[in-house]
Amino acid sequence: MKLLLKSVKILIYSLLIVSACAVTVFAHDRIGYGQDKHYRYENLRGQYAQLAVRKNVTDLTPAEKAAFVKAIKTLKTTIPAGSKVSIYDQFVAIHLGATRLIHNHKGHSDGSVQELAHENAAFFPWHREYIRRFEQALQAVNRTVTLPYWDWTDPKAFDVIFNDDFLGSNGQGVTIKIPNQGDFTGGAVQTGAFAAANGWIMNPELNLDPDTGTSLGTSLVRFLKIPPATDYPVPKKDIERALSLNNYSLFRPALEGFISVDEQGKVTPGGFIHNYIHGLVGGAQIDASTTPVTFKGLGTMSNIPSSPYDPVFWLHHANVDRLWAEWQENGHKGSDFYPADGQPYGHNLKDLMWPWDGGMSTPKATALGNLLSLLPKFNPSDLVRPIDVLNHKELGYTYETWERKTQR
Ligand SMILES: [Cu+2]
Repeated sequence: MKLLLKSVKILIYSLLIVSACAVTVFAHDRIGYGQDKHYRYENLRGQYAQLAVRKNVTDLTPAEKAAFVKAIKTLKTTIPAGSKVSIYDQFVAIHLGATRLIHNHKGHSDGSVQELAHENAAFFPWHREYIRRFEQALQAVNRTVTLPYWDWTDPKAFDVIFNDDFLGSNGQGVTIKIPNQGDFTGGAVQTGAFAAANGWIMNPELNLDPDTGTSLGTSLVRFLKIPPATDYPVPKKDIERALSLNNYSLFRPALEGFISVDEQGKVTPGGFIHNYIHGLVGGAQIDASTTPVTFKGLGTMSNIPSSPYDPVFWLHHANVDRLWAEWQENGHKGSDFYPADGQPYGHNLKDLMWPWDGGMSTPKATALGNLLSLLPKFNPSDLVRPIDVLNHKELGYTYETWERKTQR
């Protein structure tokens, strides 16, 4: 009954909006949700679309987990015509390119290395587009697959993910002694589908130390829960704090994890939320000999540029995207809540985002050897700006728990 009333309310509300101005209709009837994991959604052009539904990883069935792993491994071994590397490796190359290339933007270049996907406004839109394309690549293998998300506040999720029946467990073979805290283990992942012995071999030219440009080898490396990143789950109140920030220029760095903002608005720099999770999986060591102290990544997830080589990356970023979507739906919808200008090129609302920029920016390899030759070719008409990805449902997907919360 409650559901029916709510549906009627939504229907009346949407009719009112349609008759008033015929823009931004957000009506979506939650019908037709079944085995095929789709919601029905009326898009901005008044057409009905089937939305792919991203589920909490803890809700996946054994068959869904197996299908996800199998689709990933198919991308890892499928080499497109004209490419030297697999589809999966091309995705890693794109992430690396967005972090570690010099980009010449026509009319905007200062010739320096630019971060096009992190540490600035485009963090959310760039990754939204990036992981959606990865999801579409998975769906080309198996159309029932969607990206699961890792809700970092869910105590069960950690052991569900890092298990040999899914993404594999901790690495082995390396012991790290930390004074007063004990011995901690990590290293190359040696069991499960993402062990080298089972075919998960990374391209050494795409697995690079972000500081030195030297190769980090071919094995997936994890140091789960070693100090200083030992605490799991992430407290719900930390996420709620970030979601309560109304200003994009605070919300983005808070969720990306460069700052934390307390009740009084006091900003503390550090490594939180998204950044913290990269460290929780990959492990990081503190170098107290520098001022300020620096962190040295140990494993694959800690080396942000090559981190998509750990398949947990996709679940991690699906959750980042889910929280941005939740923030948007919660009173921060549309282009009023994204910076129109004032950011470096590629980060403003209507800037084209490399590599979907029609050649607007020309990446120039720095010390990264063959990276340019490993990138896929992009169609000149394949153009994406932050403004194009502000509404995730227009891109054809939604999140299951969020739908539950808002629809039931
Ligand atoms: Cu990234």
